[in-house]
Amino acid sequence: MNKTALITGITGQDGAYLAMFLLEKKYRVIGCYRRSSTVNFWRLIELEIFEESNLVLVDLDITDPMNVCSVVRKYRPNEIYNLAAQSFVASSFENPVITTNINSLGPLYFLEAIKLIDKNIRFYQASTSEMYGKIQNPSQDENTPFYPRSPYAASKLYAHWITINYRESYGIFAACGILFNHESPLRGEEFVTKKITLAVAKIKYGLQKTLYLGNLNARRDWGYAKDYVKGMWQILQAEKPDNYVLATGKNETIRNFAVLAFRTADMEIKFEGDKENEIGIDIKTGNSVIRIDKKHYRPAEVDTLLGNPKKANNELSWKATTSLEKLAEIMVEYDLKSIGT
Ligand code: NAP
Ligand code: F7E
Repeated sequence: MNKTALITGITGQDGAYLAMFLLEKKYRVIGCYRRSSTVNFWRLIELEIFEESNLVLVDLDITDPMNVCSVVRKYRPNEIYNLAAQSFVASSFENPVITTNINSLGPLYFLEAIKLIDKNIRFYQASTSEMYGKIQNPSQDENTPFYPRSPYAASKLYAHWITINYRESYGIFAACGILFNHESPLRGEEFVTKKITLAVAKIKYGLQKTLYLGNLNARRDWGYAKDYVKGMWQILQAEKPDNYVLATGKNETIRNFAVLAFRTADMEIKFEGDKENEIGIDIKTGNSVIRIDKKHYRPAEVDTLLGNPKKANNELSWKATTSLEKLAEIMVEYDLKSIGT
């Protein structure tokens, strides 16, 4: 019989790609979304899975424990992927309580539901490289100590440990994917890669003059979301539940990602100046296309992240397959096409 997977956060980047991946594997997918005044199924439409008969969309705000229980009881999934979150780090400083309610309590409600309803349900928790925060080792793996630097990271750290606790206390197959940044054309527009690639397309078409960014020196280990959702599934197919880092093992600065993205659209950028006065100049036109706006600085920054995915490579045969250059190209081309039409 075909398996049933329940995905929270189906309207988000990863939820949409994971749903597509599981539908291709012939799963029945219970896609949980929260009701809002305007429908936001655009990613499912973009991936052409919105009308799939094996996709069942269910209204579930994961901060409602009763509804979490009744949805788990009703659909009895084989696997639950908890991807729903207030996932924007900057916003977590403004909204720490709601961030914690969603990111910490949401997974706890699911773990309790599994404990009460059916301990055979496998559970995936979307843990994050942000938990390493102020890094305690130059490259981070499953054994590196955590040091969260935002309400988002702290909320995810609770979820990470409570998942491990339910695994150890009740023998539930509860696993954590510690995923480093992963991007795609379907990335939310406030995240820095998508903000840059969208601005590249708008600047190219004369619809925007300047891109305002924050800390250009931060370094991230960026991969392609499509590779990472496959890893989520592999984590739940393992023999035993565990924690796995998914990352590329390479990192780059925001500044250099911007250079790559502009280059894809035939614009060479050179940087001049320092700190808040740094400017990115389009060499051909002499226009200042990148400037700094301090409002994008964070109260506490995660300066650098670099994942070590050796365990996932060895135990799951998982590997990131997309270079940063290719990722920038995929994203810019998508944005050029969508802005240009
Ligand atoms: P995303 O695009 O921001 O999607 C988040 C999803 O959570 C959206 O579907 C959102 O629904 C939903 N959501 C938020 N609050 C909810 C609530 N109270 N009840 C039900 N649904 C709710 O995030 P993503 O990039 O796909 O990331 C997926 C997960 O992986 C998140 O947990 C994130 O923290 C984690 N993660 C992401 C990365 C990354 O680089 N992308 C890395 C590590 C970990 P709306 O559409 O209604 O807002
Ligand atoms: O920032 C710097 C910013 O918002 C990356 C989430 O998916 O990945 C994501 O969190 C870096 C930071 O992602 C701007 O200060 C500079 O150092 O794209 P971001 P994030 O904070 O790394 C992790 C793994 C998650 O788990 C999260 O859910 O870029 N930066 N200038 C900027 N960032 C933004 N957003 N906007 C700027 O203008």
